[in-house]
Amino acid sequence: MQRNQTKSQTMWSRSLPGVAAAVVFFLSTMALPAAAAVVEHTFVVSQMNMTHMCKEMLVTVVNGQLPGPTIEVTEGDSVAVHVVNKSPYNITIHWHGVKQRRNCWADGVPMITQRPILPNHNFTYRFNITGQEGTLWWHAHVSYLRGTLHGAFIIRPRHGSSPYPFPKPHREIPIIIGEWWAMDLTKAERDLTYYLADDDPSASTINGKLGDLYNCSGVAEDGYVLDVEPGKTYLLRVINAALFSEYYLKIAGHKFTVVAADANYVSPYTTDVIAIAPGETLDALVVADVAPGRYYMVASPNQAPKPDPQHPVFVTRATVQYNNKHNHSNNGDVPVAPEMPYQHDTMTSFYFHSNLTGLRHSQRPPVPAQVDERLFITLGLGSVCRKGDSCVRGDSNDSITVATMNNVSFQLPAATTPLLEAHYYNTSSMDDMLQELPGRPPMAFNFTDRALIPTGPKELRLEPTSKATVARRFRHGAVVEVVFQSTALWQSDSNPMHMHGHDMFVLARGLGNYDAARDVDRYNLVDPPLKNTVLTPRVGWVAVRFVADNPGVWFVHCHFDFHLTMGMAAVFIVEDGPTQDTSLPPPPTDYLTCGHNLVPDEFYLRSTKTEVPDKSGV
Ligand SMILES: *[C@@H]1O[C@H](CO)[C@@H](O)[C@H](O)[C@H]1NC(C)=O
Ligand SMILES: *[C@@H]1O[C@H](CO)[C@@H](O)[C@H](O)[C@H]1NC(C)=O
Ligand SMILES: *[C@@H]1O[C@H](CO)[C@@H](O)[C@H](O)[C@H]1NC(C)=O
Ligand SMILES: *[C@@H]1O[C@H](CO)[C@@H](O)[C@H](O)[C@H]1NC(C)=O
Ligand SMILES: *[C@@H]1O[C@H](CO)[C@@H](O)[C@H](O)[C@H]1NC(C)=O
Ligand SMILES: *[C@@H]1O[C@H](CO)[C@@H](O)[C@H](O)[C@H]1NC(C)=O
Ligand SMILES: *[C@@H]1O[C@H](CO)[C@@H](O)[C@H](O)[C@H]1NC(C)=O
Ligand SMILES: *[C@@H]1O[C@H](CO)[C@@H](O)[C@H](O)[C@H]1NC(C)=O
Ligand SMILES: *[C@@H]1O[C@H](CO)[C@@H](O)[C@H](O)[C@H]1NC(C)=O
Ligand SMILES: *[C@@H]1O[C@H](CO)[C@@H](O)[C@H](O)[C@H]1NC(C)=O
Ligand SMILES: *[C@@H]1O[C@H](CO)[C@@H](O)[C@H](O)[C@H]1NC(C)=O
Ligand SMILES: [Cu+2]
Repeated sequence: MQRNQTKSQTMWSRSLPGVAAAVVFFLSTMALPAAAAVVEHTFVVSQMNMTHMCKEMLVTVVNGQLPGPTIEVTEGDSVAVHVVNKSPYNITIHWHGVKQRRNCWADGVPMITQRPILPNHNFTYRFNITGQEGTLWWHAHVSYLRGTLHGAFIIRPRHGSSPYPFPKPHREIPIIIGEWWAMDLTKAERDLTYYLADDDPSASTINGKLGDLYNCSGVAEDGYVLDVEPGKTYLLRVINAALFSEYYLKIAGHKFTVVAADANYVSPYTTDVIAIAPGETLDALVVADVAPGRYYMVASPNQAPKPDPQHPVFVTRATVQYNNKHNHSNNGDVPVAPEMPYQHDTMTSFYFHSNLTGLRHSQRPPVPAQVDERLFITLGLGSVCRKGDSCVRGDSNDSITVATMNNVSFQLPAATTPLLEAHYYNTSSMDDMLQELPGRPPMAFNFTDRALIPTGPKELRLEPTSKATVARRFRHGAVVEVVFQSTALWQSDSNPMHMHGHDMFVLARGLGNYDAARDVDRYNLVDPPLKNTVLTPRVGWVAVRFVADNPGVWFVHCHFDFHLTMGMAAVFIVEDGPTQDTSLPPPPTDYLTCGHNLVPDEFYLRSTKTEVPDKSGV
């Protein structure tokens, strides 16, 4: 059934007469090379007062903007971002989806790839953009603070007069879906980490604006307005920067043609609704082809139905406004509103994501046929005792709720040296810090049994778990297949799994428990989409494949911030290859050292040791 759907879907894309098929384009190497530029930005991270819904809040932002500045580059450019940290927090910035080939040093994950930038300190991120085009984004990789420290990262093609595999749009517009938190984000994070408290945002936003569903003393909040001209085509670069929710996005009366996801082209897919999980990006064309007027663009979150814990649902709306020079009579009209999917409708997301296929083009890498290593990773919740090994579990305050991959919850090592640095300098103590991420769950159970959602005997048996710095090592060039399986353990959320440094081919997805005997036949090895963030459906699974060919220490984690904060994460260590071209170069000269100004004697000393650690296992 599923297989047939995939097949017909493939044929449907192939026979689509329209946009992509007709346009010949070249991702690189053809046409005249334009000179590569160095794109330079200064990001001043500081706190600022903002007022929404009658409440003033101190928020941490870049350059006084929320969302932060957009970075626009052309493929092949070099980027230098000078971060000036005037906030009271330790900060790092992650360039979400930028592959950072042989440049893991600039990936921006605190204590994994670098020391954080301390308050009143600076750091410059330098990296090159090669072989990627489309929409990505940047965000602080400091748990909840990314809620206000984020912005769009746009990569335009380098070559050709018709650079896109679709007609050149009239305008390109970032659409950043976010959340407004009327509370201190660091407090929300502490509440989740140490207490049972589970805070919620106060509103959702489009391009930082709450829109007219929110008010202060009856006066509606500003909403984002997109002015369009009749007949013109717009490229929306949609980013979900929210901490907590997957969103549906619709524009009343209009359709989207999705042309790219996570800065990889997809076969044009026309739909009236977009589903986008935290960490995902989508490029979608919208034609202003209906009766001139005003139309709401609405973003509404979805959530698992009861017995999953329920959270308030915050909907936000912007306006698409036809700018008809000769006719202003529409401006006073009440905008037309779209009908949104129900908050508990998670199937619309399942179908949306399942319907994406990669666009075939000359520069697209083939799907590797031979698999060197297979991992099956369950995603769920568990608990650890506050003290000792035994305690009251369930909703008790004796235990702390954590999130796991194969029944281990990730914790940062206590060491003061980032893992990448320890790895690069062959620090022997690294092996003591790490525990191998199991390749399979330790125990087989009916992963998607809904009876596991409410706490009770069935759930309590599976709930105990442990914390460790889990890692998995891969030989350079290894082809790795991962099946992520969402479980119904204590909750049945979906899990947008983000991998740093690599894109993944999304071979198949399904509901229920993954069954290799049945599901391998469903793999799309022809034109699967390539993604850096793969939505594992709730009570379902997704199978991905990637080539571990980018040496370094890469964070792999759920992009729901509550899951990440609770430990749904691991690191993938990709070993150096045999040549200099396949090895990680030394850290940049201005790489942050201990205390930022001190000479890090401690690691130089260690790097001179003669003993070579066994790297075959973790
Ligand atoms: C924010 O406002 C408070 C008073 O409401 C003021 O004391 C504080 O200095 C302001 N902070 C900034 C960064 O503007
Ligand atoms: C910031 O990082 C430094 C060094 O890693 C650490 O000692 C300090 O506790 C951190 N501060 C906060 C507020 O997390
Ligand atoms: C950080 O950069 C700012 C702006 O360029 C500069 O004024 C300041 O002196 C720098 N601070 C440090 C600690 O280097
Ligand atoms: C970026 O590309 C330039 C030119 O090829 C090269 O010199 C530089 O080392 C690269 N930088 C990084 C961080 O990879
Ligand atoms: C928004 O408006 C409603 C009804 O007009 C009112 O009950 C509510 O208090 C207002 N919200 C704020 C924050 O003023
Ligand atoms: C202006 O818009 C109104 C409402 O859509 C329409 O009835 C009217 O014909 C338009 N006038 C012109 C000159 O286009
Ligand atoms: C694609 O979407 C349609 C309409 O929502 C749905 O009926 C179909 O099953 C989806 N295809 C796949 C492969 O999920
Ligand atoms: C749980 O324990 C923490 C710290 O011991 C306490 O602050 C909190 O109020 C407790 N919560 C509940 C619901 O008992
Ligand atoms: C780390 O060990 C490898 C051999 O295992 C060696 O090639 C490399 O030079 C060492 N790196 C450093 C920085 O000492
Ligand atoms: C697993 O649980 C689901 C949902 O409760 C149920 O439909 C299914 O039959 C169970 N599967 C097995 C193998 O027990
Ligand atoms: C996880 O491991 C613990 C033992 O450390 C065990 O009690 C528990 O049942 C396991 N849970 C799952 C989901 O495998
Ligand atoms: Cu998750």
